Amino acid sequence: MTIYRQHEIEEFLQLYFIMGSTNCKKDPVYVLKQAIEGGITLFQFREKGVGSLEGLKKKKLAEKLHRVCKDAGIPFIINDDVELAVELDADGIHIGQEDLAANLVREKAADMILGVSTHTIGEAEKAIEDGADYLGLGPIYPTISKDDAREVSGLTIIENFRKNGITIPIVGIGGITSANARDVIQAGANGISLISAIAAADDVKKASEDLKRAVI
Ligand code: 3NM
Repeated sequence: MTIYRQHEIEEFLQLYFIMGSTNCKKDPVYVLKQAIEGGITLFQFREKGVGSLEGLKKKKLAEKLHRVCKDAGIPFIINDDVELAVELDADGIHIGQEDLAANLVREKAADMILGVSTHTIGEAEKAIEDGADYLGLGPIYPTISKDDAREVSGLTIIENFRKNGITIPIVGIGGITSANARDVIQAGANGISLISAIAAADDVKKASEDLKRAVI
């Protein structure tokens, strides 16, 4: 695990790719390598949903993807599974409101990058108090990648958080594509996080390049 400072985390959040085996049309290792070539800045392993890997198979895939990230100097974040993040010495962990409480995760993963999905100013303030390094806000636009996604929030959630004095790094999530990515940044986010616009693309490298151009 590498320990990162806030300004480094802000930079890494710019083009934040999230993926698990069920999101990919091709081999996940190949997809991740192509996405890195295309310019992603951060990766989250999110193995969830129908048909997702469990146990040893999940761990083996996580190890392979971690290796790819290490070789490329891209931080490797694990969704939800704190035990796996600690075991693999991942760079970070991302949790939602339904997962283990952020303060407990912070205890178990003291120096890791900690991301928390939040939907209200109250949740954000709590997450910050608990030691979050960045917040995920969404779904900004309709998404097909999360079965239990909440109601679409639109860009106003990002604007509202900023107006209410939430200054820590924010990424938008949900239905983000190269066509709307710039709007998310202009609303006040440090970066965009996404699954399908990259994982389900026919040309993963080109899709990543297009997204990168939209956010820089
Ligand atoms: N979390 P896509 S939306 C993982 O609203 C996730 O917190 C969300 O996938 C939230 O880029 C989402 O394909 C899915 O829309 C994002």
